[in-house]
Amino acid sequence: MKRSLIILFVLAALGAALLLGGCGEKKPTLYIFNWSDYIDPDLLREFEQENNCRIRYSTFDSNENMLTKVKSSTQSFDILFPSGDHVTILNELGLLEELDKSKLSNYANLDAGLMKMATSFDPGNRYAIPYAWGLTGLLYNKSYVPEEIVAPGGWNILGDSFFDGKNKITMLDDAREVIGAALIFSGYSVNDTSLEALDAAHNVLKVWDRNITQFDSDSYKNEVQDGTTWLAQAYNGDAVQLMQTNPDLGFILPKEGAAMWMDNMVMLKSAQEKELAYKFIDFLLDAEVSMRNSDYTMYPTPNEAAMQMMGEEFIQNKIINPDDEYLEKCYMIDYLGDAIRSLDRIYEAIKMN
Ligand code: N2P
Repeated sequence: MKRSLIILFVLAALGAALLLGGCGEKKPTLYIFNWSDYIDPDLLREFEQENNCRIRYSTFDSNENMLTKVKSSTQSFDILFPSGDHVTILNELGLLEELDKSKLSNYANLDAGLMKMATSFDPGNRYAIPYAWGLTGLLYNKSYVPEEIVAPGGWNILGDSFFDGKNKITMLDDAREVIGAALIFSGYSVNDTSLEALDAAHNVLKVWDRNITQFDSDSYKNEVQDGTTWLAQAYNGDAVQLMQTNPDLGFILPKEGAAMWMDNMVMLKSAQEKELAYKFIDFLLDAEVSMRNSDYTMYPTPNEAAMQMMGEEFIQNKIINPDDEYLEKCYMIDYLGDAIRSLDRIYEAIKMN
């Protein structure tokens, strides 16, 4: 065969492969932006296969970073996973699509009580589908932090003189969480923006800050394990994910109470693939899918049907499923409107220090 004929043959074969759905096929693509370590990756692959589509999945480590990125390019994503207060913020910016529940066959799986709670940031449950909820506490490495240091069990472990000069504590890079912890320790709600409450929190933070080396929401997951960090403000589910394989780790839900948050799925008004986005949300609302997901992320889901299927180990885990008595001491991080500025000022001042 002449060389040119061979080339022609190869090109024709390649063309046929493309037409028959090979690697060059143009599949619809769903752009998703979620917190890190917050979904079972197998579920993404299954959805892609079932729907003959692609998922472009990106992660963020704080609501603030998510918001900055979304504002800079609203075209970049179809579905986001903001916390409740940021659902309100995104909605006030006019960025959210009102959801057509008739397209969500599994909507009824959601827990009525938690849906009512969600109306505090999404009146009428019009824009957000609650995805998971959790609490923020303290993760530590038992090989470095002696039992008697954590025994008091409160937020003030962050200021313990044991850590003086050691540079071994981190807090989340999140004004609401950092100031929230100091507010709770001082006897206030995480949503109290009165001068008195914020002054008290600021003073506490000045003391804690002597021990804090960085404000970062992701790096603690490796660093508490390898000893770079000994104690970190951390999300409960992320901590349990790590504790499953590392017996050196411990986690405290501080005795004074903790900040609570509910994260949600929302669709952007500018989404390019709305029908596919509905399918994805509905897929995650499926009881079995949602159960598998919680089993991976170690966060409880507002999907009641899924929660009923969770294994005993998950249900009995007091870090992710504390008693009502403890939950009564926890505060959902609410939308603060303009009052957020006073918190941001304190947070920046602490970070600059
Ligand atoms: C998951 C982070 C939990 C989300 N890695 C905090 N809102």
